[in-house]
Amino acid sequence: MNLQRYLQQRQHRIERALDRYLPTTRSPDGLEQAMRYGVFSGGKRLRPILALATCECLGSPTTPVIPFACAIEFIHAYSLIHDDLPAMDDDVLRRGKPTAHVKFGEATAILAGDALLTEAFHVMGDAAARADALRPRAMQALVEIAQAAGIHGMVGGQAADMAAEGMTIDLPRLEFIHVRKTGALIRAAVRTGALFGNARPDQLRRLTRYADRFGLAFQVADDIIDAEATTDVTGKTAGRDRERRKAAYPALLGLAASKDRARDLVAAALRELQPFGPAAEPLRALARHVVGRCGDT
Ligand code: GRG
Repeated sequence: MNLQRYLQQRQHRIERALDRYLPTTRSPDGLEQAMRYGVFSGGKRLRPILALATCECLGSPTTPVIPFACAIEFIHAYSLIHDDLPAMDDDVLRRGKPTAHVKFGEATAILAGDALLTEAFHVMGDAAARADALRPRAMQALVEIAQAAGIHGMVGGQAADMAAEGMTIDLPRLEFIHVRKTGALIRAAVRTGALFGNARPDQLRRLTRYADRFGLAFQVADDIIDAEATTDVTGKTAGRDRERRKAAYPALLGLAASKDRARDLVAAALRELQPFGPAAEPLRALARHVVGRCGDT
């Protein structure tokens, strides 16, 4: 399949919807501009595309997924704005551009993140209220996305990651962090697509395992890129993990073993898709693409 064309078409669809959900006003405090900047400064839309591709692989219509896919992207955008703040990762570059707090000031960046997170739940609540026959699935997706974003998911993982800075941790602890910080939202995206796709229990279990392996592979690849690539390539300040003595796979396993780990995880993710046949081709291509980003894996 032509992954590039597939990604472009889905990105376009998601971006039109994101645009509709965001405020169009421009108040003097800059809050709306900062929200738009966080959402529209070059993200790949990986999580919403995963939600759509999962629903498609089950042969179901994807329109009901759109508000939930956009909500996940709002949560992702908020997390990156807050992650870059001086109190957290303290970075000045994201996607090759100044981070939101550099451009709009720290207070406005914090508020833009808060507003995006809140807006995510507004969009999902509104969609669930109108969902008629799909309401139980919409409510389940909303609850799962909330869990993935919060203390048992992304926020909890971020806290654990920050607590581990400068410390020597073992592989189970590193994976505990990554499963929550990065993996939980990826899992929620895939499960959202599966729920709206009316997946049978066995299909939901397989797709969840695909998501978990994908999420971990994504993080291992991200750690490898941070260790190997230049700022030009990453669009972020390169080598931040090592500089801040952050928990990362290359520091723990070495580069070669990290690449093996990413490859093994992708192979395991692909095995879960076997019963879905050609309809799962976009999910396969996405998994290969994610580790393909870090060179020779
Ligand atoms: C601040 C609550 C809070 C959480 C932050 C996700 C996260 C938690 C921090 C990001 C740190 C980081 C660089 C993690 C590596 C994996 C990751 C999430 C990369 C960015 O995701 P992409 O590549 O981003 O999907 P784009 O730019 O495409 O949107």
